[in-house]
Amino acid sequence: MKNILEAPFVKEMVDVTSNLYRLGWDERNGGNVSYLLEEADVREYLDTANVLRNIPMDFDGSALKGNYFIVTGSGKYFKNVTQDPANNLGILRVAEDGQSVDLLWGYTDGGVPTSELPAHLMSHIARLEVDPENRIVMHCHATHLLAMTFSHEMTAKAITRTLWEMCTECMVVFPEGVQVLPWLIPGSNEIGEATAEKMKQARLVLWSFHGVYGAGRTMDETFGLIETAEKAAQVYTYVQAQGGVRQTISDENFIALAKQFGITPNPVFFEAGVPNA
Ligand code: 2HA
Ligand code: ZN
Repeated sequence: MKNILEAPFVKEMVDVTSNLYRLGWDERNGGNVSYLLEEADVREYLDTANVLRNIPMDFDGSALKGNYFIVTGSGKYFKNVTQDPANNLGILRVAEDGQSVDLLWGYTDGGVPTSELPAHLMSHIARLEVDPENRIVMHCHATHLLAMTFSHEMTAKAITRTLWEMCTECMVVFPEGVQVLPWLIPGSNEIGEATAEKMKQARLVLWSFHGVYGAGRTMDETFGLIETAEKAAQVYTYVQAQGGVRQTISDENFIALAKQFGITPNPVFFEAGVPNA
């Protein structure tokens, strides 16, 4: 059996959590990441018949039963993942009953998966319906995106248009746009269900006064998605500080961009739909 600390998926979790920490998006125990793994990959490092503990959940995860995930731990600090991956991360399999998870590795101090497990697993279910290759769900407190939820009109259209306009490449990176949620209780099944519903339409969901959820096929894609939206939010913050928008990217520019990159932006974010979309 190979050393689990050398597993590419463990290294990716260590790298992404330390990047999220260093960017200031996951203070204290903020943020959580889950990564859907292939059983064959897990078996190179772990005896999958050796269940360390069974951890109950109070929502139905049957749609994912038998699936393996590596997930950040509840109450754990992203700051500390590098120095002790085995305590801050866990590898689990959704149990046959769909109401609990079997822990195979990690959470060495007796810990449990992130308090946001409902939002993570429900989002995985939703994303897998629209993209069978989706593997990552990532939550963080990206500073400028979070700030915008206080100052900007909070509709998917208004937020998407502003973010698209703040960096030319935004529309190419998230052509489906950004969805938004009102304030809801973190860790609840309600916020999990609401996030998953929005995840059917987009890989980015903003949580009012809290942060952002991103989803994608790879760690790089998902981190890059959040990073790109956050950069646009930062530019927006500077633009507002400089006195506001005087000129911006037009619909015509966006249409030319879509043609150049062969993408179809979500037509609901245009006044008159997107010609040739
Ligand atoms: O896990 O960020 O939303 C800490 C959080 C909860
Ligand atoms: Zn949070």
